[in-house]
Amino acid sequence: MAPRLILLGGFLGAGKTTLALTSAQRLITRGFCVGLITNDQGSELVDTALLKQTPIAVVEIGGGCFCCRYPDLLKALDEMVRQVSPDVIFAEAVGSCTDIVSTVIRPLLAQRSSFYDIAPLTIAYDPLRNIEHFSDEVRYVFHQQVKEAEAIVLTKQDIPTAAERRETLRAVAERYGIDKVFPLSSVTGEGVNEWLDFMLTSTAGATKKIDVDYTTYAAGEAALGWLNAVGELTSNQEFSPCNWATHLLYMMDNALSAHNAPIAHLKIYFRTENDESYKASLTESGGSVRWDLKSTGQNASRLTFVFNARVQSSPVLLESVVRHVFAELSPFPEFAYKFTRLECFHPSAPQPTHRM
Ligand SMILES: Nc1nc2c(ncn2[C@@H]2O[C@H](COP(=O)(O)OP(=O)(O)OP(=O)(O)O)[C@@H](O)[C@H]2O)c(=O)[nH]1
Ligand SMILES: [Mg+2]
Repeated sequence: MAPRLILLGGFLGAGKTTLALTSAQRLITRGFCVGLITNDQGSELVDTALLKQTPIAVVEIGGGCFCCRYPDLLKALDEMVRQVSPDVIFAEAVGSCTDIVSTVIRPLLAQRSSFYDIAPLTIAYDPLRNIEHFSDEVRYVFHQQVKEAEAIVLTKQDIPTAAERRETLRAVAERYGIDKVFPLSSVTGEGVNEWLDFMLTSTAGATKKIDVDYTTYAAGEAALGWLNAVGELTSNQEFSPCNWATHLLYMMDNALSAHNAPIAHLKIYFRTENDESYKASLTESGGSVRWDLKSTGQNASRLTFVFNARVQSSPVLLESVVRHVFAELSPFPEFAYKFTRLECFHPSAPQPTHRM
């Protein structure tokens, strides 16, 4: 039987990776074989590092979104099928990407409909995200993403009250004119099976045509600064790696806020010399750090890290804030750190391989 392909889109930090992982784990307990595809404008992803902690097969497509790297997506899908013969593949699009129906789903239906059973396009929508901090162009991308949804998942439903949940459900269904809205929490698991069952039994209609103004879309992507870094940190005495990472994210939040640079997502994955792994995220300026992976929290004197920042900022400002905070938080001679790779850029204008 052809593997089922579940494409997940939606804004940065909306909860796509967490949902894909929770869902994959549930499907595995139901006896399914699952594969995951991650995607980014650059390389060195926290998401990939996090997912690789699991026994699930993961393939990363870097250097551009699925629509601009469509041949790489086909290659990744084929490779995944060859390697593990999955029953279900989750493919997470970059959080600044839209127009997925025209540039990915319709081409797949035209060229690969006998290879993959394509589920309706799901867009993750974080009802706690305040997009008012972002520029008009970034907000345009956010709304275009939701407009093309064939199903919307309202994420993080463990946080709002029951009344807030009901109101968001009503408002989102009404604003975007869609009845397939699934409120869920990937943390408590509530609502995940309802969405998954729909994904396993429904097929992408791909009938929605949304008008996308590629100039505004490109301006929205270009308003974002993107930084991916990999490095190592050592200290001449043991320290709490969780405290270090928490301070790192909060200090960046303060510094970026001082420059009116709203955070879309800051995330860090690290591994200590004790082979313990951790991952934390901050998805909103002034928000709270959330741990998605936390081993014992024991002190360490050495760690390797992957750090990703997506912020409405120039790359120059973003890189300078990141370098400054690392230096301030990890002063010599007590600490020594180095970036073994660091890239910082604006995503370039989207140029999809196909648009149908
Ligand atoms: N409380 C709560 N937090 C959640 C839930 N789902 C995701 N999060 C948190 O939201 C943060 C971002 O989640 P991700 O899954 O990384 O979001 P994403 O959409 O993959 O982000 P990008 O890949 O950067 O676009 C993480 O810290 C998650 O723990 C949820 O259901 N409840
Ligand atoms: Mg993700």
